[in-house]
Amino acid sequence: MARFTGSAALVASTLAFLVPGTAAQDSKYLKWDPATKTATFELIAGGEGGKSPFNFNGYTDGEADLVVPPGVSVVINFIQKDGTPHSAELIADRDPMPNMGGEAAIPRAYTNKVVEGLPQESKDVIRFTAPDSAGSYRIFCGVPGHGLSGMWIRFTVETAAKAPRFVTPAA
Ligand SMILES: [Cu+2]
Repeated sequence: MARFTGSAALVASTLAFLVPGTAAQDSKYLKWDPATKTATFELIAGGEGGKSPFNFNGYTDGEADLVVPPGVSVVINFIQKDGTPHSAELIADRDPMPNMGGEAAIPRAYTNKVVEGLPQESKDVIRFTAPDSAGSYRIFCGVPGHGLSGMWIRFTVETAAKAPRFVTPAA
């Protein structure tokens, strides 16, 4: 009986590596610290790939989704790699999409110079607390016309999520 219990414990510890939330830590853009409940995400404006440089991490038009549990700390390290100025702001997941940045949907969830945009090679850090309830948002470039031309991805607060994950079309 003791041996059986030991095997069950071994199986349980092996399965711990296979739960879906664990896979998020494999993302090159996303880190999760369970102790502080902090999701740290590298957001690249004008990344490689995508239909145009007006993308985040190579994704446009909501094709990628940063999913986080409710109430966690979110740190977004914004890096601007494109020659055209860009910014980032969390807005509501609602159409019609605004032409330019305005008030963020989540307090403090925006870069400096949301409408003017930050120049190439600049960096900014966005720090905010994810809402306590489930919700859909967009990470949107606030420079006039950029969001409408496709420069946005999704941000989702998912009640059932135990850890953050970055969902992409390839995944
Ligand atoms: Cu932009």
